[in-house]
Amino acid sequence: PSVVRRQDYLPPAFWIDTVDLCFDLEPAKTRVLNKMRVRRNPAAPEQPLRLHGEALNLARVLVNGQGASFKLEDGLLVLSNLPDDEAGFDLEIFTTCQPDKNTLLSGLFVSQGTFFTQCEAEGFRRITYFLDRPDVMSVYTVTLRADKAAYPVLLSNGNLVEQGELEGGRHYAKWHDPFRKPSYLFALVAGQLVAREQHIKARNGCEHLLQVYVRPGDLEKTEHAMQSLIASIAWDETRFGLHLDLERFMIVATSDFNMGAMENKGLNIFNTKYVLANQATATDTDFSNVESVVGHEYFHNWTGNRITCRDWFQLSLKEGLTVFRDQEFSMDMAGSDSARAVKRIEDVRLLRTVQFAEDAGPMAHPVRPDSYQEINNFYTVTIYEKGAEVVRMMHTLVGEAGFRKGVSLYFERHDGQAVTCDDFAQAIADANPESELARLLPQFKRWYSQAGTPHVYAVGQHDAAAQTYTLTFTQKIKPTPGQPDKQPAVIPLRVALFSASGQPLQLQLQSAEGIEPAASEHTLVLHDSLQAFTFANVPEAPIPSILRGFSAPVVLHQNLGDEALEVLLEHDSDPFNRWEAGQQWAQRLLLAAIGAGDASAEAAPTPTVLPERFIDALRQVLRDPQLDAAFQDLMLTLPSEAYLAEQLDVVDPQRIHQVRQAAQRQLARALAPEWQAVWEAHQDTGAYRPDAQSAGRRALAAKALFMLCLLAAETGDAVWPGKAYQRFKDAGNMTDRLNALTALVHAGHPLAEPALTRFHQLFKNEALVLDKWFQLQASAPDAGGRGLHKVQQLMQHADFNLKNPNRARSLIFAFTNANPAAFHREDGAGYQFWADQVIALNAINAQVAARLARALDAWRKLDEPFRHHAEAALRRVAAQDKLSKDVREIIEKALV
Ligand code: B3K
Ligand code: ZN
Repeated sequence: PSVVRRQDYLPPAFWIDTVDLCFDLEPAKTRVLNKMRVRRNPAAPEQPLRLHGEALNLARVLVNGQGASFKLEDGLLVLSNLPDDEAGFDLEIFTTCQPDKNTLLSGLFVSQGTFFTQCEAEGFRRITYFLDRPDVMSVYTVTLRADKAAYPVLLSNGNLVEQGELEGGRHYAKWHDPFRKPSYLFALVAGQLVAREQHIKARNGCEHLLQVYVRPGDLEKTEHAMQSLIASIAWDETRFGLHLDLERFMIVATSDFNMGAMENKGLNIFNTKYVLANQATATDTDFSNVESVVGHEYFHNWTGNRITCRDWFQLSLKEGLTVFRDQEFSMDMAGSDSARAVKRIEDVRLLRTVQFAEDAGPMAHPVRPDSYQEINNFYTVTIYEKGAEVVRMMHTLVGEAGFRKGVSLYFERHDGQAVTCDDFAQAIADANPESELARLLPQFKRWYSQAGTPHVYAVGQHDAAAQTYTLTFTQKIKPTPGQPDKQPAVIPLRVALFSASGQPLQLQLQSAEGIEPAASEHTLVLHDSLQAFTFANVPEAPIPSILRGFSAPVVLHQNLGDEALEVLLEHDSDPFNRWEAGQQWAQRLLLAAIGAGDASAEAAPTPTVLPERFIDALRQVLRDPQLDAAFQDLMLTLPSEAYLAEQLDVVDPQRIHQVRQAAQRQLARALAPEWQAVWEAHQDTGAYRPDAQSAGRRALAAKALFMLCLLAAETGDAVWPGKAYQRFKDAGNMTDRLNALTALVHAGHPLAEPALTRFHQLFKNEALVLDKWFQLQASAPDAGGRGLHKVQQLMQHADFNLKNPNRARSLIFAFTNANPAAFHREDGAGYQFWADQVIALNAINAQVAARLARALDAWRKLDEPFRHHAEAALRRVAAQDKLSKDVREIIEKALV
């Protein structure tokens, strides 16, 4: 396989200053005339011009208007003997492509009769020959020509400068983007669309036109996206002093899209899933996802577009930073401290279940990778979420104001450039010369170069005679593929201490200079493999609260007894660690039960995985009127099966499922009176609002209903399933409706079937709701081992379509990635199904196929008989001769 290496980076041999593109859009054959002004890079003499191209038909190449000699060599158009004029030369290339055959959805494609593009990372080369790399930045002028009736709306980046009629019922529009940009930010859209529009005046007095384009029937689902865009613009002005730099900012939705959305300059293209939302069709989660993805793409306008990546190894430069920004935006929008903490917990949960697993598996790679075969495989949770944690640690080390200064310096230095992760870290450090970040910068940057999650071991020791308390930390990172030896990381640990009764203690840290002023919290900065910190004037052995707010992406090991965890669960003033104490405790109990190996205990009618004391603690949480519902809901959620698997060296997914289910049933039974009270107390009758507070109340009520239906499945009680069915029928919003349906389906109640049928009937014309219908069934409990069969049946459903990524994800991925007990079968049939689908998708859409391929990343940790079945399925995929390089890279790495 051909491997691209970071150390081989060379600046481009040529620059392309301007690009003038003219498209004659037709689905079966689109003509593209590309006129470029090209100039040799004086720093790279003598080399020929090698332009990238893929799936193109080349008709003509002219240099300064004359026919030129060229060669086509493995996808490259090679031009030598070019004019040696310092002012450069004109290069004109005429090609055609076939958008309606483009099932890969990269480059120019057709979705429901509308043209869209997706160019990141390397899709522009499927539109025309080009230096398709992010460090080549050009000014684009784009003319679109198409049939007026079929394609009334013609959009591209920047400003509309001209439009008019052409012969034969055709028309044209000419767009000019004043900002230099890399080719991956190019976009065009042409089709029958309508727009919600809003004129706004920014703080600096500039006027802007905002537009959200959708298919005609969807206009009433665009209000929330528009509001989210307006909020994003205001937030970036306030928090970072960054203004919208365009007269017009457009969002366009398509239902065929490989990912969530794309930040093309001034013309963001979105998956409908992250634009369309109204209360009848979208859940609270959908509403909050729309807000955060609209924010994310908007924030890229500065962090990604104004300053872009020098090469794709620097991807986290824009993605990690922009995720950090969208996380902060969502937290600021959520409002209260408690709502902020809920968002933080959700983000950390994703990081720990998915990213930590990636960092411990065959695809482990640094936040700034050293090599790749297919760059699309590196749009990962490591680049995005761990990258965001690295930015967050910088933020912690320099403080809020210092971070803002650092970002300003970054723009002062690099606006308009294509730069590296080093440039970003340097700017933040240089703006804060007295900070720990500046002092430890070379070590800190190991976060960019080393893969793997650091494990931190904390031991506390109280010296009664000296009245001191010493925390000793060691840290260790396990080897990852290609990186056997690891260096210590810089780890900011926010720490507080509590008395045995849960009173916060004042911290007096002893340092070489003496005792530091008392504070309720300290940020200790680890940078060595072994370090100790001593606090003075601590009369009795305290309970430490370490890694508050999850101040670093590490695994913390500390031997806190159940009593200490209980104290933190009840009293920690940091809501994250309060939640974490409950999770640690639950995890300990569940892992002990999994290890005990006696399945009969959990199969018994009254399972006892959880001791009374733990249940009591959760009961207090449910009864506490001071707590926000969303926080209570998170406290009452046991660690997921995936997260538990992550803690084990040998994984028996069936055993994990049994034990967690048993614990869940126990919570349902033991807390039944509380669940009922919670349900009664959270019946909002007012108008639907998707804000964090109301969403939290619905989430907690849903958990109560879920638990009560689970319990009813054991007792045979008909009341709660009846209430669930009623709620399902009468709900005034999709959140309540889907939650009620989920409760019935997961309880395996006979009413689930008629409810599912009715749901389909009601929403058969709503693609995003049908996705939910498929997804719910694919992730439903595997009653009697029939889960796989159900999924296979649904594959035959008239509404299933493997070519639509959202639909494929909602059925296939929901089964392989979110239903471990149904997927991991003793007969290996789940893995065979997975292999079949990877192979089928590989022929349609390699990027989606490669995502699915990753479902077996952790196969080596599986217990027998799962493991050998998984290996057989992987080997069957590997043996395919027409495997895309996307899928091949994933499968080969898994089998190493
Ligand atoms: N930058 C795009 C992702 C492109 C993925 C290409 N395979 C969306 C985002 O991160 O905002
Ligand atoms: Zn992004």
